[in-house]
Amino acid sequence: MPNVARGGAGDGVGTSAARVGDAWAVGAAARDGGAGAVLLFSSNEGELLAEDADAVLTSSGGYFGLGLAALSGGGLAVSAFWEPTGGTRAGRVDVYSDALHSSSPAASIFGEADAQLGNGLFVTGSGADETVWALGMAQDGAAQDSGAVFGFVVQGLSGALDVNDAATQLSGAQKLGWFGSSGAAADLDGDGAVDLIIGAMGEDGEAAASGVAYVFLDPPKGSTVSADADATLVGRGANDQLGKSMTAGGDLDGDGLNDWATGVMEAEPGGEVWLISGAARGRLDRDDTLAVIVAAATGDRVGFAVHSPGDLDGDGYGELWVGATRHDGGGVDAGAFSLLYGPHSGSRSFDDGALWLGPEAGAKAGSSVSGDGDTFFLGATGADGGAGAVWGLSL
Ligand SMILES: [Ca+2]
Ligand SMILES: [Ca+2]
Ligand SMILES: [Ca+2]
Repeated sequence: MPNVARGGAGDGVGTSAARVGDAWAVGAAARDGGAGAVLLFSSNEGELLAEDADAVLTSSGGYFGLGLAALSGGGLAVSAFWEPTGGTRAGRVDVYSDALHSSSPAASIFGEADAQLGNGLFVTGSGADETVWALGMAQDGAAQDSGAVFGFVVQGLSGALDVNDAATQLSGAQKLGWFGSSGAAADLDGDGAVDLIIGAMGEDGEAAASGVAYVFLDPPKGSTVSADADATLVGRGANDQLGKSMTAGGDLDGDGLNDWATGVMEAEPGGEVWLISGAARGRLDRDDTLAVIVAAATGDRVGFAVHSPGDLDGDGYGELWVGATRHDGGGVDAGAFSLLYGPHSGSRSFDDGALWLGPEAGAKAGSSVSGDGDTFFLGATGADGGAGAVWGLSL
């Protein structure tokens, strides 16, 4: 029997999943009309049903469980991007120090009104350097919804916090630019310090709202603005939304340094993923990519999710997972995942990778992908009529 975690009716499982110790943590962000929950399964064998979860984390609301990231020592960061405490759709990120054994977060980071803090999150470092990064793409700053990303050092976090308590803040500059629509981290220049790549899918690149992504090498603590980025990748077509999804790490071109990739979900005809050398600097565009993953059919939404798993077959070139939530190979909008093996060059069709198709029409497989070779978590928010599911795949 395949390893799969299935949501209950209306749970919307499939936006996020993470391994916590030996357990699975699975977000159920749509549960109870969008209050949300996180399901914790201590077993990851066979079919895991929502009602059989060993523990359930709940919250006051706001699509809790939309984002998840594992912390060291059994900890877990969970986002709820529509949390209303700080004002309408203010958002929140909770930090649990031992998610399997304590249902109360050690710290809660509250967003400001309309900031949607926690539209995504990721974690970098370990020990005293472990940092949780909260994306707030609707944060007002230089302009309305110019967006920002906030880094909090995990060690010692406790109680109720807000974005002014962040150790590091990166900010966008354009009205409705949504800096922070995505984010990822890896050491791109090989100096041992983590570098950040932040997407701004509403910003103007070569065309209006084509999207922009920014590389920040070893960003210092304190405030940094997008104009200080070491590399800037600009989208090509109007409303292409480059920067909807982001991944970093793994050496895609075999030069010994980590690279990155971003989803350009609305690029014609069915979405794209652009692969970028970590060594690239300055202003970059589609002609500067290592390779572009393209859709085989119109409207597939290639690039809804991306994940860099590293080099799985040991040939020196990193592989790349790509999700396409409206791929029709398994039925209309069944969705699909493609695992594209390196080396990567030129234009590569999504359908030329190792395909994993959604199991039924409307399953929307491709909504999220995370994990490593022990278990990749493949999300399908529309599976089972909206209950959603996360498959665990070992390669
Ligand atoms: Ca670095
Ligand atoms: Ca490389
Ligand atoms: Ca490889």
